[in-house]
Amino acid sequence: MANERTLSIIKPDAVAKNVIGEIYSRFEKAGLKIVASKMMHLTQEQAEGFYAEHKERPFFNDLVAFMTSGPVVVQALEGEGAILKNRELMGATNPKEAEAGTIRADFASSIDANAVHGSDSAASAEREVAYFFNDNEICPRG
Ligand code: RTP
Ligand code: MG
Repeated sequence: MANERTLSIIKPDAVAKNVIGEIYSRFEKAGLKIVASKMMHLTQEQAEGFYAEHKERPFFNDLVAFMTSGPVVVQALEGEGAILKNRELMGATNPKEAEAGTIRADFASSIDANAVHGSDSAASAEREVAYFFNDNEICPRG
């Protein structure tokens, strides 16, 4: 499997629950390296632009309101098959359907407040990493 980069966000609910370190630990234990990281409070424009693909969906306004409700931590993860590996660590979008031991099963409260975001394809990973990080903010770890 190829060495990949993917974009991960620890959402406002998980930051509020004080589990940033526990989530980082799961990435590291799975062999994913954090190659860029920052805490930020997204503006409405940043959240709308990030989730532009969901613009027409009924949950779009709630999603943007939630993502701007408090600080998030944004990171680029690097490793073998990082995109799928991160999605597996996250679990299903709805925590009620997420497999035991996944981040969402353990830390998410609802389909809206679901703890983490992860890129879902190579194309979205490329767009999403570039959405938050300049090249000089990413530290490849080989
Ligand atoms: P994410 O993009 O945040 O990693 O989540 P995902 O791929 O698992 O889910 P996606 O379909 O991309 O949806 C983005 C976020 O929108 C919220 N959502 N709400 N009420 C609903 O039916 C619904 N569906 C999606 C979730 O918070 C989801 O993470
Ligand atoms: Mg998604």
